[in-house]
Amino acid sequence: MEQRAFVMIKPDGVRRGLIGEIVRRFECKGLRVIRAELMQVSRETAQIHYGHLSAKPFFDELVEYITSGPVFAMIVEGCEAVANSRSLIGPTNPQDAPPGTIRGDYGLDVSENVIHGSDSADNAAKEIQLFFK
Ligand code: DAT
Ligand code: MG
Repeated sequence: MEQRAFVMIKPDGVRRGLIGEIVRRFECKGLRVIRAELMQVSRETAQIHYGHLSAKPFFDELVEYITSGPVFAMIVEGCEAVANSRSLIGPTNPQDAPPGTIRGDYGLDVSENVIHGSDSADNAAKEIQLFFK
């Protein structure tokens, strides 16, 4: 099923010059990047985006991190774009992410895990609206 996902290279990925490498992986997989923008995330947007984690002890650190520098936000389109993006990205904690996944190859710690991808079609639509309104 054709679908859209929201994907965001986080500030550590941008700082380390990984935009090209990560975009290449999505393109090689067969997903199309139909919109992309280097942007600074506001604290307000960060708090909405991570609202489901607001009770977690790491929430403030998460907001600091995602607002610490520009992110590279993308809309990715194609067959089962949500599930296929998540499989390219790998598990949340880079320590559990196998080599070959983006987090497995480029991340070390859950607090800086390089990239975000929508976890459902509903959340993809909300995130696209939030970041590209
Ligand atoms: P995912 O990004 O794989 O969808 P999530 O939505 O559960 O994972 O969490 C969002 C982000 O919050 C995640 O990418 C990194 C951060 N995070 C999650 N669990 C954490 C933890 N135990 N300690 C620090 N940061 C964490
Ligand atoms: Mg998530």
